[in-house]
Amino acid sequence: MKLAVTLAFCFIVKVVTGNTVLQKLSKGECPPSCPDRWLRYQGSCYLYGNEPLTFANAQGVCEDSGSHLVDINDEAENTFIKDIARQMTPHYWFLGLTGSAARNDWTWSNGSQPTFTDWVTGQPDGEGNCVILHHGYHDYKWTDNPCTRAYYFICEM
Ligand SMILES: [Ca+2]
Ligand SMILES: [Ca+2]
Repeated sequence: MKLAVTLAFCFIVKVVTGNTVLQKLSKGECPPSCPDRWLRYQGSCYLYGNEPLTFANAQGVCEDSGSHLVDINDEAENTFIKDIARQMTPHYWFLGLTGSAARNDWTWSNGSQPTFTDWVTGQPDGEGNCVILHHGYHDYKWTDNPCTRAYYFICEM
């Protein structure tokens, strides 16, 4: 509710005054905007990386910009992430989810357990300990893959 009120306030100020004044008037009131090239959705900013990297290196790139590999917390966020991926050329994208199919134990990069999952049918199959979006043929659902393979990646802040 507080967020809705804040957003409504921001919107009204924006319409009345334009962006420059908005920033002055409501510093600390409006949700921060996203850096260049980052996409905004709900309270987060997302960056689709522009080169394939191993999981560890991808995580490092996200951390260098004060973010982390994306955690997908619900169906709405998953739909947003997949809709953007469908518009991109690369077919595989690292998420911030790691774990083990054998132990049926998966953890987001912030240490939380998944409350929502979107595995490809038959996955995870133990092929690796990192999770990727699996290309259009699989509708960008999730699969476990080796962390040492290089894939594109998505950061969230
Ligand atoms: Ca998230
Ligand atoms: Ca797999």
